[in-house]
Amino acid sequence: MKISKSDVLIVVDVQNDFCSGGALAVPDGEKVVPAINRIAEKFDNVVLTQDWHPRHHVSFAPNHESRRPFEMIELSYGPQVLWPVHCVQGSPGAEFHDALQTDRASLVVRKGMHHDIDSYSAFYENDHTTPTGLASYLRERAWNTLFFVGLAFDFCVRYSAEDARRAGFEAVVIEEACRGIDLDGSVAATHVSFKSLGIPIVGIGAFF
Ligand code: VGL
Ligand code: ZN
Repeated sequence: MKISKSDVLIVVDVQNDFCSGGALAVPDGEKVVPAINRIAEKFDNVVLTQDWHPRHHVSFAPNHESRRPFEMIELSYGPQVLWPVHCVQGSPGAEFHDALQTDRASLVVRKGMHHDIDSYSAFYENDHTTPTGLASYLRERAWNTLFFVGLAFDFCVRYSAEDARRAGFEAVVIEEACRGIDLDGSVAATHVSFKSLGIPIVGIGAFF
């Protein structure tokens, strides 16, 4: 595959809390790091996302009386999974994984900063209306094909790729450089959704 100047690699949430030993560890989360570093070298354009919650965030189970992590609740904008406390602004768990090469990223999009709305997608918060500004940034730079890698495949990578597609970008997911949480069949649901939206999955081998 030939990577062009209008392609961008979007590295989703490769943060300590999503890696082994972290508060919301995705199985084998840290294993994406070497692959992402190698792929990123091929791209002129790299954007990082960083889950970045206030301590009193609505998605944290301990902020709701007698609720447990991974339960669902209904919020004003719809159903929401309750998560363990993770990626708290300024905490070590919110830092990028030590081995992730971040120098060549032109932008870090922080998300989930509003205490009353979660944000899986790098484009819109979970109310599907509050934008992060990423779409405008990408359009202004005329980067129109977005390659997604990172954590978690079935949450933040999924919702980011879907919103990218709906916003008119080409979206491609490199699943081998992602890992999933797999809550109630969410990995299978992600594959179904990608098929119906025209989001292809490509192997790492395509880049070398
Ligand atoms: C994520 C759950 C909660 C993710 C972030 O990065 O996929 N998942 N916050
Ligand atoms: Zn989060």
